[in-house]
Amino acid sequence: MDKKEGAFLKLQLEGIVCTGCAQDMETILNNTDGILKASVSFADGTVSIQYDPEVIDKKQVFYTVRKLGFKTKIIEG
Ligand SMILES: [Cu+2]
Repeated sequence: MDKKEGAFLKLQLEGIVCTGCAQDMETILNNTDGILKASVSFADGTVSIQYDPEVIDKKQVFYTVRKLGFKTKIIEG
């Protein structure tokens, strides 16, 4: 696995109601240890996350998003 790219996880978000929520989520995720890059698409209601699996595992990434108050479903990853 390429260390720089990390692993990829794409989630469907339910209950994201405004671009403010999307931005907040992006900020929080990008400040989370092990998450290399997170980008939320408000239009699609999805979040794409690149993470370092040596620091944070898929389950932790998933629950970090959950803890922000959104129902999520894995689309990819
Ligand atoms: Cu909002």
